[in-house]
Amino acid sequence: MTEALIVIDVQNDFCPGGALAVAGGDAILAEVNALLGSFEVKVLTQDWHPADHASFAANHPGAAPFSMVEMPYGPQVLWPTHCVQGTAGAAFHPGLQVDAADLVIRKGFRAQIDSYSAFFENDRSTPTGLDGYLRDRGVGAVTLVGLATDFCVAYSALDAARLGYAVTVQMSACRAIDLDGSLAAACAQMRAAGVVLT
Ligand code: VGL
Ligand code: ZN
Repeated sequence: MTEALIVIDVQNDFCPGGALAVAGGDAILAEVNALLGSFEVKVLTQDWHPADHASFAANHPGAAPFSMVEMPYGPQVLWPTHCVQGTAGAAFHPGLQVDAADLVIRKGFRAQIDSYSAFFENDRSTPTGLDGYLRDRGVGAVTLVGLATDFCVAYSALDAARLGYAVTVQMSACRAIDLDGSLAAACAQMRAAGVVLT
């Protein structure tokens, strides 16, 4: 069975010094680069928002970053402005071996809907196209690494499991935001869905 590595959002804004920095986000680079050399199919995702994106607290007058709002598709965390299309913050970390990737998939480019998962936007139904790509390449198993464990990695893992892939999350090559217990909740949800956490 063909196995794919999916590297989630290893971008400057999620690394120390970035707009939505994940603690130790850059500490995973050596392991991620090594993994890129050992899978047949290698995909990178890139969070890629327009400046007027609805997930930014700055676009909700009076709302604080990390507060919650209700969107037509459900509850949504309001984030600091991050990964704006074409900015340095949206670029991949300079230490990531981007040239090793077969495919870069951008997500979150529609202003009115966020997209944590590499497979579906946050309505859990609008596809990114990644499922079709992986199926066309005969992929049956995926390993996920990257940022952040409890948001984009977890949402991607849960969707991959729902789509029928065998899913592994290599925790040593992930780092979390951990907002109000979100890491423990995400791990429990992933385990319950049959995702292997290593
Ligand atoms: C992410 C929050 C907002 C992530 C992306 O990559 O986990 N988190 N956008
Ligand atoms: Zn984002």
